[in-house]
Amino acid sequence: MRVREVEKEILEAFGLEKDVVSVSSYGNGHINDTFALEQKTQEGRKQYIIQHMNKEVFREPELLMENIAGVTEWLRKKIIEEGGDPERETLNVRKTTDGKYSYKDKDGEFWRVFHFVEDADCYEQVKNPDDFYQSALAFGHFQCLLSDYPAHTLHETIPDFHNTPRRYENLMRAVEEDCEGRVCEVLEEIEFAKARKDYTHVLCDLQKNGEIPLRVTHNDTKLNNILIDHETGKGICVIDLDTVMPGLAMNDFGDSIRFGASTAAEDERDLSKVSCDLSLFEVYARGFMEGCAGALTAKEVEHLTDGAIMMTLECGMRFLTDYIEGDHYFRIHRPGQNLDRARTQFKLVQDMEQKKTQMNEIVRKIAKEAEGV
Ligand code: ADP
Ligand code: GN1
Ligand code: MG
Repeated sequence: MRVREVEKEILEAFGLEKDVVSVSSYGNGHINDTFALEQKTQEGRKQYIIQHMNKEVFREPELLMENIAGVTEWLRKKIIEEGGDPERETLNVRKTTDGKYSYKDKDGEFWRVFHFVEDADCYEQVKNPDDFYQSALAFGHFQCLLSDYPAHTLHETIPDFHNTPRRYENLMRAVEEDCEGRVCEVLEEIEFAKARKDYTHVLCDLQKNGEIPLRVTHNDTKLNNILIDHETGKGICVIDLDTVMPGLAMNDFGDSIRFGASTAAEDERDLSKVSCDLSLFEVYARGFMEGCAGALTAKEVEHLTDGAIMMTLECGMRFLTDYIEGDHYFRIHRPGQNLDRARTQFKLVQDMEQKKTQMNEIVRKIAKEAEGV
């Protein structure tokens, strides 16, 4: 999919066509095309984030923007109640000049604009464990702020997003169809997934049986979806709200571990560098449980480690499926990148499986400490 240009038509739709200093590609998201716009103002300079929304992934961009508007307005109220700064602690949507949350251009493509959160950074890998801890606090707190959000008003932006058994079926269908002739290259990876078919059901079954609750969750809690404040070092703003939907707390926990507790980049080719760092796992588990402020049930806590393994396995299967199908979903910057991503995820799964007892012990220890024993 080609990256689109931000044409004058788009800037005009949002009333941003004047005094533009620059518009440039921004960030490392795999899904939307993101740009930073810098504008000259009387006070100096102001920035905005402009995004071309991915219509292949999000079939109903207008409904998605209704979700984001609802959630950000809700967060804004709660942040004000807590004495926080709603301009920096939540995303703020800039409406079009005719009052809409997104703009449909002449080609039928959808665009949106957010206020840029200044003086904050987003990281691709953990450099300082405290940043990871702060991100955990913030993602946990995010879940807390949305704990009484009217979940029934949320549109399902991607059906079955974290339905891991369904992701497994999708992989098997892709293997069957083999439309790009790539299956012969990935037989080992397919076997890896097949050996875990039963495991894919574990969390979904617990939820179906009513043993764990559905909550309003973020569903895409990787480290580069949080902004860390330059000055305070706190996780100031949770971004990328496209997949805020009813989901499982363990999946929000797990997706952060998948990405942030890995010792290597998501697309690392040297698999000997890839493992799950238990000290980072501990740092994150502590922050997340603290951020959730005692809201997690004992059953959820018991399955946090499964959340980490499940999200990593699921993500690996999604990357593998996309590779087999010809790289239509996740943006790639080089051939084979989705296969490399799938391989790192499976390597991590294997490593976490070996460390599962230790991971569970860490979680139990933190939960005990939190009970004030
Ligand atoms: P994607 O869905 O493609 O991952 P994101 O919404 O996560 O897109 O945005 C991509 C990147 O743009 C983020 O990782 C972050 O670096 C940056 N970004 C997004 N929104 C903002 C914002 N409001 N202020 C500052 N940076 C932002
Ligand atoms: C995508 O949008 P981004 O880059 O934050 C994906 C996540 C994956 C992640 C893997 C909507 O996240 O589900 O876990 O890539 N988002 C969507 O890095 O599919
Ligand atoms: Mg993102």
